[in-house]
Amino acid sequence: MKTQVAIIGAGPSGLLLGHLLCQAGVDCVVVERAAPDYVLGRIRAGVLETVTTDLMTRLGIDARMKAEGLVEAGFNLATNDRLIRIDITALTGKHVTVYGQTELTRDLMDAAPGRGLEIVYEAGDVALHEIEGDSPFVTYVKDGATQRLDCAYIAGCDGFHGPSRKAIPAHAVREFERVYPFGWLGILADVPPCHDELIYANTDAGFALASMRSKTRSRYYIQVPLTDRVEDWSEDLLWDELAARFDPISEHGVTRGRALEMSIAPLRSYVFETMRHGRLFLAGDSAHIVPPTGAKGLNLAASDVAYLSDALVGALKQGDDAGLDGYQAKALARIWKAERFSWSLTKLMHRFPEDGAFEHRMQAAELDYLASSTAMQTAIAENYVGLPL
Ligand code: RFL
Ligand code: PHB
Repeated sequence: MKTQVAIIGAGPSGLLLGHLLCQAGVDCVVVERAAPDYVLGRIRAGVLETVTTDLMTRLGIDARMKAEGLVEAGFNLATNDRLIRIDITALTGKHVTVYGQTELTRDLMDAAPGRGLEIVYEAGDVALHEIEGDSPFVTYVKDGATQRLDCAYIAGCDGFHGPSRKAIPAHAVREFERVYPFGWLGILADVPPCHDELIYANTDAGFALASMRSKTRSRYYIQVPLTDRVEDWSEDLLWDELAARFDPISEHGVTRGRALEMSIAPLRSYVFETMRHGRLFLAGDSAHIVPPTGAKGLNLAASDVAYLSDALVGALKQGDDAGLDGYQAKALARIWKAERFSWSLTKLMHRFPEDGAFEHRMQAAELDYLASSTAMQTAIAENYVGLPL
């Protein structure tokens, strides 16, 4: 098989890139290891920047997102007993949209057949070849037979554990990493949210986040030690923790319900420099990870593919390689600022095991200052809604 761009991975970055290329008349094929249900079963992001929602609008795949997404004009940072509202619309003129990654992915998957976007699911042993030459290709096993996909370029959209990043030789790269000494235990349940807007809380018992997917579906997280396993937690115990942290500060209090999903995600900051090697380009989680505090991961994947799709269209339609040559510098400038924001919000809102009374007072002083400083609230708001492309 032959195509112009082979895209590895059908998560948000691979699907968005595939649709953007298809819309511009560039041939591409998406090769995904998992089955569609597995991809849809991962409960991840919930908050979309306008960079992401604008891409869905540009693609004309925004009807359900516009009908069901919740437009949020603000969010809250909290201590044990105080709520500090960040009025993002008053401070920036913008908003964020609460719409689950699962829903966005489903919309992109459902639109694929009608638009001629080919996605090969359940492709085993995906491997990249000849990325340094002029004729790269991808091989994979489908239904027991090895397939070869020849292409002009490969887009590595295969997340943190995929093969694309690993195909780049060690001498050509530099890695930057910070692993945090805790994870987030998340629960999804069909109960009304405890508050109309998100709350990120730094409590004496640790960090907690009250989020949502709709007016009837809540998503909560609490900070847990890395040694905890999800089996260590009963639903009742988790609801008790959430009620203790959010009942004193939320509008409606925590409503309990049966868990639709419970899982633990470790927290990490990671940047892989380079995002290009020969004819391979990385985008999304394959090149960088942010801790979920600040909700930047999916939104960074969207900005990467906005840059990359324009660059690939320039090269393949106009014969102009300038966009491809500038891709990594443009993408990394935005990535590092999102890394900084997610790292600083993680430091401000979590209890670190190595911290003592002094560090706790520093966090309290910063939150107290934030409560009274429009300048500081503006800086947080403009990062939260997303820096311009
Ligand atoms: P993904 O979503 O990991 O998709 C990669 C795809 O590649 C496939 N793949 C392979 N395909 C072929 N061959 C192989 N060998 C392959 N290996 C892997 C995988 O099966 C998969 O389908 O990466 P992508 O597309 O770059 O998207 C990134 C986002 O998923 C991620 O950044 C966000 O989920 C991060 N994130 C959040 N981001 C936000 O913007 N806002 C949020 O509110 C937010 N909350 C979160 C989050 C991530 C979380 N976890 C669990 C990591 C909350 C959590 C808890
Ligand atoms: C979520 O709803 O899953 C969510 C919201 C905000 C974050 C992270 C995750 O910062």
